[in-house]
Amino acid sequence: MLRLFALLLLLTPALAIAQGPEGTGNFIRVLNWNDYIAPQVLKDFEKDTGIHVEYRTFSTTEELNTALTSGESFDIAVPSHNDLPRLIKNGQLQPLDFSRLGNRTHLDIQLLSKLAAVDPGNRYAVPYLWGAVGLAINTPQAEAAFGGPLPDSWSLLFDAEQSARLASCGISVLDAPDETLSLLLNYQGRSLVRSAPSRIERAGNVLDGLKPNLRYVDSERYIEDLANGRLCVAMAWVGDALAAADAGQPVRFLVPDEGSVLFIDNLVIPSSARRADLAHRFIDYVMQPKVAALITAETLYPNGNADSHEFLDAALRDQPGLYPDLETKRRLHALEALPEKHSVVRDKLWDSFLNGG
Ligand code: SPD
Repeated sequence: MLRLFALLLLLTPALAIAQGPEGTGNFIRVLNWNDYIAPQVLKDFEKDTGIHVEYRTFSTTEELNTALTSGESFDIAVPSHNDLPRLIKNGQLQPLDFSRLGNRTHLDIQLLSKLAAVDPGNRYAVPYLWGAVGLAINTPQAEAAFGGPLPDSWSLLFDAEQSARLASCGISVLDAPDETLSLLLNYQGRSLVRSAPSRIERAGNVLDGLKPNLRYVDSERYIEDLANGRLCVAMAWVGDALAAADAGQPVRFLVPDEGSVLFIDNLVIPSSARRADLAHRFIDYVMQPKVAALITAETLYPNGNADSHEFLDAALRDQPGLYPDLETKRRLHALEALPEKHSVVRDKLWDSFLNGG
């Protein structure tokens, strides 16, 4: 009996770790993009439900993929729509139980139907935040370096002569190969998914040629640098650019004349989840219109909740750039999922772009 007691004592710390900080098992592990939640929402969720959230962030799709294949368990992750077909095909996601998601009725039907193209029946993913990729431009700084008014064009980044003129005030591109290659090929009058691998490789050479003009390739550092006036032109996800304007910098976000791409980021339950029951509660909580509005107000990304609009301040709702107007929407298309043979070429050239060979 004494021996059994001693064994139980020995096992207790291991059990406590396996069952979460409070030793109750009542916790979930959430893996989200950086700067992509209102911290208040996490606090309120914990207070209202008694479920503790262990929250981790990533800033590239590659980091997300590494985490999802690491053997660690996550109850919630936030992949973009164009990665869903691969995650579903590889059995990396659990189907959602709609009976536990009463707040699904608030979701934007148009977004759901767009998503159905990559997640038939919307079985695996709930749209969370979405938006456009564009240029974040600190106009006074950029015009001074450029030597005059700027074109509303991706040429600011992709034309080597133009980007060289801007290099002194700081330019950057996202560490996001699908976005960057889609935009570059679109600028060249092509389409990433319909290009031959050799054409994509040539686009990689163009990127390599631009590298000396770039301060860096990064998807997180640029947020603070734009907000502090240390970058004048950046390829940006909309909310990150609007955050710089919010911080008082003369930064505008624009979708260039050639058009751009849209992403839809989604709440999913990875197959590694230990507490799919609690993960459903988290998703349902976030789908409350008021909560979705709070997240948009904090992150400056449009959300996937049609009923949240009435909870957004009018100033925010009508802020140019946040919800694209009709004319801008016409120039935006959703990122397309890459066929396998393209992904191999993409990964190879992106590695060489980042690491120089
Ligand atoms: N600050 C992080 C913003 C994340 C935006 N979504 C990224 C989509 C990648 N395809």
